[in-house]
This record gives sequence, structure tokens and C-alpha cells, in this order.
Amino acid sequence: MENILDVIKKARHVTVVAHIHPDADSVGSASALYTYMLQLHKKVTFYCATKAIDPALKCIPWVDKIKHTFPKSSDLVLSADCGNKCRLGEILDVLLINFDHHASNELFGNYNIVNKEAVSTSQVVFDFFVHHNITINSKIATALYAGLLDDSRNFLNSKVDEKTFNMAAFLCARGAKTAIVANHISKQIPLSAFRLKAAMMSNMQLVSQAHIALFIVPLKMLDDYGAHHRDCKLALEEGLYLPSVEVSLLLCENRDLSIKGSLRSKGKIDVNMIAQKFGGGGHIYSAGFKINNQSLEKASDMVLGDIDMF
Ligand SMILES: [Mn+2]
Repeated sequence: MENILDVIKKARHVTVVAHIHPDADSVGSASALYTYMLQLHKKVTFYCATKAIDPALKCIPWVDKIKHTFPKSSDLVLSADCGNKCRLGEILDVLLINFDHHASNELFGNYNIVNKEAVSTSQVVFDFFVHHNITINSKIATALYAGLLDDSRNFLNSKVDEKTFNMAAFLCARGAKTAIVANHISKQIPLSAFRLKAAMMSNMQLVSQAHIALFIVPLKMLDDYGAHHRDCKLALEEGLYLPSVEVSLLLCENRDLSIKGSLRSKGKIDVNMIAQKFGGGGHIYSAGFKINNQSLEKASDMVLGDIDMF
């Protein structure tokens, strides 16, 4: 681990990378690394390939600094919450340190700081900071807390343990703005997402003896409500609240007519394994994939056929 600090210290221009279609964990972890680079007086760029950043993430420090073009002079990348290279967007082939917690992480970095047991990538970054006695100021604390809150599903997912709460307590003590983060990340829904959720709920199908909640979202449904892909996750995650449901499956049409698949599980079924069959990945409880050149109906038959229920 020690020589990673040397690698960072030797770099002239560091770029922290949040993944495409970023969430609070990716942006929060990248933001914390960005603050650390400022503490080291490094030249640093915050890069994310996706231009439409969820406005809820504005509560995370430095989100206003995000650039969508990878800087040519960069000689080191710190990637945050990226399970594979495709998640990085268009970057140059430079030295890379991979901070992540995905079960499907492909260890694509020159250095891989990956803990698949961690609740969030922000926990991986937190452990790295604590291990190296790096100062956690209020900006870092707020950023890491945002990742922890979101990836732990508001401290409700099965990976949450004593360590999670100890980290939260530590971040509170360092000035994390917990109420502001909660109000943005967990307690605020745009009207478009509100309306989409209602439509998704009423169109939900229960299949495999009601063990699977299936949500099919054609592009037109998104457009009717002016909603985004990310807005689908509200209904997707609440599908698991039904007592009989073990897996919640979303198939959502992309603008290029490919299909984005998202899976959530209570834990009996490993959805990372299912997503990997379609070239995707993630975690046991939460995973995603993409299917090209298929109709929504065909895609749903393909995926349902690959979920073995007990
Ligand atoms: Mn994450």
C-alpha cells in the first residue's frame, strides 16, 4: 500500500474519475479524492463522461468542477466506483489507481484498491485515508457520507454493520453535512420521477410465482413523464418490499434502442451472476447489464429464463 502514496506524489496532473451515469457513491468518492489532491497541492481535474449529472448530487463538494473532457496532460487516474474500464468513459491510457467495491471488479488498474465486502466505494476510500493518516476535513466527510448513505440504501442494506455506523459517526465528528445530504440524496424526488414511479408500479408484473417483480419501461414511458433512466430505480427497489419477491428486474429502453437491465435482490439470488451472463456486473444485491438488438419482450424472456428460482 505504501508505494501508492509515492505514485500519487510523483504524478504531475491527477484526474479523479466518476463513472458514466454517476451516483452518489461514485461522485462522493471521487470528490473526496479530489479534496485530498488539493491538500497535496496537486494539479487535479474531476472528470465524468456523462453530461447530465443528477441535480441531487449538487450537495457533494466540487460537483460544479466536473469536466466532461478528459485532460490531455493528465498522467494519473484515480477511478472511483468503476467495476470495469467501460464505466470510465473516454480516458487516456495512463497510470490508474482503481478504488472500488463491486463484486464484478475486473482489477483493471495498475493498482487496485478494491474491497468487495465494503458497503460503498466511499468506505474503501475512507479506509485508505484512515490507514494513511490522511486528514478528513468536512468536505471529505460530506462527500464520503453521501456515498455511504446512498449505497447502503439509507443504512438498510444487508452489508450494513458496526463498521458502517462507526464510519458514519467518524464522518459526523469531522463535520459531514448529514441533513443536507439526506435531504438531497434520500428525501427529494423530481415530479417526473414521482409520476414515472406510479406508472411503473401499476404496470409491474409478478412472475415466477411472484418471486420476481418485472418492470418494463419503453422509451415512450420515460418521454411521457420527461423522466430519466435513473428515475426508474425508485420503483425497482420498492419491488423488493413485496414479501414474496426475491428479485426485482427492470428492463428500460435506451434512446439507441438497446436495453438497460437493472436487478435488485434480497440476497438469496446473486444478481451479479445473472448480470454477468449478459456482459454486465455489480453486486450480489444490485447489478446491471445491457442488451443490444432485442425487443423488450425478447429481452425479458432471455433474462427471466436465466433467473433460477431456488
Ligand atoms: Mn458503489
